[in-house]
Amino acid sequence: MFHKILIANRGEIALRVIRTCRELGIRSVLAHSKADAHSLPMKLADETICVGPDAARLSYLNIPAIISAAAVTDSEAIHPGYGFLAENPAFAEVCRACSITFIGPSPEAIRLMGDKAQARQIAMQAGVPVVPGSEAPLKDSAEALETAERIGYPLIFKAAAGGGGRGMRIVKERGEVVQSFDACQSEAGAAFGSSEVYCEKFIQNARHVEVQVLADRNGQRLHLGERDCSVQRRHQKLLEESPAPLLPTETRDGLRRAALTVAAAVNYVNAGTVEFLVDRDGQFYFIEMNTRIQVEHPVTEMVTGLDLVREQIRIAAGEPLGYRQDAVTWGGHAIECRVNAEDPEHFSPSPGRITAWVPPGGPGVRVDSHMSAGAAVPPHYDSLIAKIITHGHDRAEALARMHRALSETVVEGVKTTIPFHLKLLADPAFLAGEFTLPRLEQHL
Ligand code: MV4
Repeated sequence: MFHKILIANRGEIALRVIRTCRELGIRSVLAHSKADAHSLPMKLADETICVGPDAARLSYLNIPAIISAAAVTDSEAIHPGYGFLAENPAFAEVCRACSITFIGPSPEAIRLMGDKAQARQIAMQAGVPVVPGSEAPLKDSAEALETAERIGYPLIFKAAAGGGGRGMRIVKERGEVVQSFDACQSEAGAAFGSSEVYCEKFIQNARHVEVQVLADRNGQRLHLGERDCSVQRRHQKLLEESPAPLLPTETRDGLRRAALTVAAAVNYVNAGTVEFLVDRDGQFYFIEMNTRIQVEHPVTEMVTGLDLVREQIRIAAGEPLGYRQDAVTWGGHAIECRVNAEDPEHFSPSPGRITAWVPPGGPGVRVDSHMSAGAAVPPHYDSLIAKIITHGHDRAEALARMHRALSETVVEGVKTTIPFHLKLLADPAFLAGEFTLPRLEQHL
């Protein structure tokens, strides 16, 4: 096992990793920017080291600075958290070249899954259902038109190097194909340095369901059930829950099996998430795989009782998982609400200083947050200030606890998404477990 881990991240996830390190008896080193020098994770880490100024490009994304920080602090491994360098194959390669363990999958698996068109081909070849669409990146607008006519409308063009909703174009009819394809290609080239674009039929009224997987270096692979993340706004998830409500048993079993098939197809090691769209008939389609710990991992922890960060660290250290699929059990229902420092109406950032902070507590409530009274919410990074996670015997109890927890939370000094969540918790479709991704009209 490692004696020291460098954390190349900030905010709640940095604190989350520090906490598990403490439980495992591993020293934590927090690599931080100047803007975060007075944050709560700074007080809880065993050591801290400044890796650059406020701008993420110069600090949390600064590979030489982070590698040097690991070297000078004698850290054997780096936990990248989510975002920043977590899915950067070049960073994982540099770690390998410097004999520092990257706590995550191999650079090869990150690179394969980072190419969403390739990921789609891998899933297809492994016999996992994908959305009807192109078999490979589209060569030109003539091929785009031919494919569009074959699969029908509406359809969606996606940048192979995009993912998570970036670099996508929805097309409603034949007349829009060529212009949308060309625009998607040039935007992708400018944004990601690769202009590869593929297309899929646009699935209406879909739910976003993802399966958590764990895999060790001995080739043992487990799934930890699924999460429903259908409540999104501008590709930002706002609420996640596990298990996914109202899923037919065959769909649930199929999703879990498919996720393990995809993980096996790329020799996946560490924690990962396989994302699917599920349509109204319970048909599911692979869309992408995330090769990192995700923001919403706590809902899986609450229903399985596992510590996913602990599992990530053990796997990276070469330990076997040490338990089998039938030892993973699920209890009750968990829901996570993301509390962002944002205007709840327009979702525009609301950075500033937190003047009052009273987190919720009581039965079945977990709060993952780096906030405290007087803490700054810097404008340079994402606006997540807390995750409120509730657990109950069933969905109704988890929902009642969430309503109670949100109502007792006090945040002053910045606007938050709590009013949005309280409205959502009164929405009949959401309460019935029937919430779906935004409809076509809402995208346009
Ligand atoms: C789709 C889709 C419908 N059909 N793919 C968005 C995030 C990324 N992981 C995949 N996403 C979607 N892929 C097919 N074939 C709907 C979404 C989607 C979405 C699309 C456009 C605008 C907003 C959206 C919000 C959630 C999901």
